[in-house]
Order: sequence, then structure tokens, then C-alpha cells
Amino acid sequence: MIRHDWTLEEIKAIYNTPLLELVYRAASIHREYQDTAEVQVCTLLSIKTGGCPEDCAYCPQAARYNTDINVHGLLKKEDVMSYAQKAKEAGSTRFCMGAAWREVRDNRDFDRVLDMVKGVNELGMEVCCTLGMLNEEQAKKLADAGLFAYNHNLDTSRDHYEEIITTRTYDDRLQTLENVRKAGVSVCCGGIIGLGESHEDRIAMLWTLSSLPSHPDSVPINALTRVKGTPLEHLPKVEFWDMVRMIATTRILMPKAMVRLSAGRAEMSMSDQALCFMAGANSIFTGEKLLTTGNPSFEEDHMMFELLGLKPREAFKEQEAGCC
Ligand code: SAM
Ligand code: DTB
Ligand code: SF4
Repeated sequence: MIRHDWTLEEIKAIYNTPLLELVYRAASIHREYQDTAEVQVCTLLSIKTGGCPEDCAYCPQAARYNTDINVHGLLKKEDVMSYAQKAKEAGSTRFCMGAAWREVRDNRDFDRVLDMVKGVNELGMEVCCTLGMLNEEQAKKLADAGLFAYNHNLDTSRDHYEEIITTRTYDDRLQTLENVRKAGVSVCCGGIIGLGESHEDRIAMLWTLSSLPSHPDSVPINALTRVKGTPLEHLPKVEFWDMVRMIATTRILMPKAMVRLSAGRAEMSMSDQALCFMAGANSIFTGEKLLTTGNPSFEEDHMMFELLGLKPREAFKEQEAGCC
């Protein structure tokens, strides 16, 4: 049964279940609701990198931090198309374009992004964007251009949010998600662990996600990638076991969502990742880079799929609309 009324106490009890028992429960639910032979393969491309006015403490693209990234303006459509084509040939079925913007503005750059969305959609891939905040009309324009999904993360709990970002509010984030949902675009929304949050904060973030009017269609779970020059560079590395616990809890709360093992894979072995798939993850980002940081190569992922007997989920596979 898909529930939207999980309580904090129930989520806490699930999250604190002894690890192997938790993985077993999550794996059972995963088998009931998903095809466990399939993993969705998404590729990210940063179409506009760095120079962002926001102060997200984890992010190498915020202009106010001195990080070593290759800052560039909006890429040309033909460069985006050739990377999307390469990703498609490598087995990717979803292509996600990210821009270091606080929000979408109604200007020529947005028109160019709409054109990129149209082009990638014509390749037969699910197109996703992550461009910051947007209003309902902008969400509608993206949908009309062929956008399939929009990524906009809550990142952490409402209480911990202001320790991490001060230049926008949690409610701004929720409003964008509502605008995306109303435009009929698939919602991709998750968070990051390792931002100095407590276990209660993680539980509270999962509570917010699982209480949304519909569960997000995909839930990315990121481990903080600690980047030199950002305020969070000296935080301890996320414990792998915490990733497993988060993934398993997410799977139990939102059985029909795609749960994405996102940032952090570059530091995981194949057996670590296998345990995450067992615990309910069924989506990954492929390609040498996420947005600005490293990720396993297409070849390494291909080997992992062979070894684990996994196959990429086909594009536009029916997910019962509004079901979750
Ligand atoms: N600027 C847009 C926004 O913030 O919505 C889109 C791009 S932003 C880089 C997309 C997401 O990447 C963030 O919400 C965050 O969850 C994730 N992210 C950014 N830096 C990260 C890091 N160092 N480690 C893990 N996840 C990160
Ligand atoms: C998400 O949840 N993770 C991706 C995607 N959505 C946009 C981004 C991870 C970024 C990691 C840091 C970087 O590469 O810059
Ligand atoms: Fe800008 Fe997005 Fe990075 Fe925040 S996460 S600084 S909004 S690019």
C-alpha cells in the first residue's frame, strides 16, 4: 500500500532497524513493486557551470567559494546533443541537464534550454533538467518542449536547511516542486547526507518527501562530495552504511519511486553498490562526471551491469501516473 501519512516515529523505527533486517525488508518491497533486474541509467551534463549567486554550503558552483572548477556559460546546443548521443549509445535512457542558476529567468538562455530539451527529446531519451527555482508558466513551457522530469532537491530537513543555505527557503523549494507537478512533469526530488545533519534530520527529510501530495517519481540520495574551497570541505566522509540505511528506508516509504544512488558512487566499490541495489536503489547517474565532480566511467558501469546481471531500464517505461 502506498502511504502518504507515515509518521516521524514510524520512519524513525524503520531507519533504526538493525541493518541486515532493514535491507531484507527493503529488498522484499523492492521485489514486490519493481523489476529488480532493471536499473535506470541517467546521464548528467552541466550545461552552465559555476558563478551561481546562491550560498549552498556543499556546492562547488557557488560564486562566493573559491573552488577549482571549469566555469563556463551556457553550452551550445550542438555540444549538448553530441554528449547526449554518446550517452544514449552507452545505454543511458535519461539525460539530465544542470545549470548553476538560482532560478529560471524568461530570457534568451531559457529559450536556448527549451531548444536543447526539444533536441534531446527527439533522440528518444527522457529529458530531465535541474535549473533551480521555476514558476508554473516556465514549468509548462519546459513540458511543452518535451521535458519529462525536473530535478529539484530538498537537500536536507527543514530545520537543518538554514545551516546549509540562506539565500532561499525550504518553502521556495516546495513551491517549485508544486509548480513542476502541476505542469504534469515527473518530479525528481531527494537530498544529500553528510551535511553535518543528525539522524533525526534525515528522518525528517524523508518524512517531508513521503508526505508530498504524490511521492516524487524519483528520489536521488546523494552522499556529500566534499569539494575543496566549499564550507563543508572538512566534514567527515559519509559512512557507506548510512547510505544503505537511507536507501533502504526510502524504498520502504516510497515503494513505487525510482530510488537513485547518486553522488558518492566514485568512492564505492562494486560490492558496496550491489548492496545499495539490493536495498532498493534502482537508478544511477553514469558518465565520467556528475556535474563538476568525478563518477565511474561508462565502461566501469557497463562491467558492473554485466557482473551483477542488471539491464538498463527502457525509456518512458510506464509508471502509473499519479499512483504514488
Ligand atoms: N542550481 C540548481 C539547484 O540548486 O537546484 C541545479 C543544480 S544543483 C548543483 C543540483 C543538486 O546537486 C543540488 O540540489 C544538490 O542536491 C546536488 N549537489 C550539489 N553539490 C553537491 C555535492 N558537493 N555533493 C552532493 N550533492 C551535491
Ligand atoms: C542529484 O540529486 N544529484 C546530481 C543531480 N541531482 C543534479 C548532482 C550531484 C552533483 C554532485 C556535485 C557535482 O558534481 O558538482
Ligand atoms: Fe547554485 Fe544549485 Fe549550486 Fe546552490 S546547488 S550553489 S543553487 S548551482
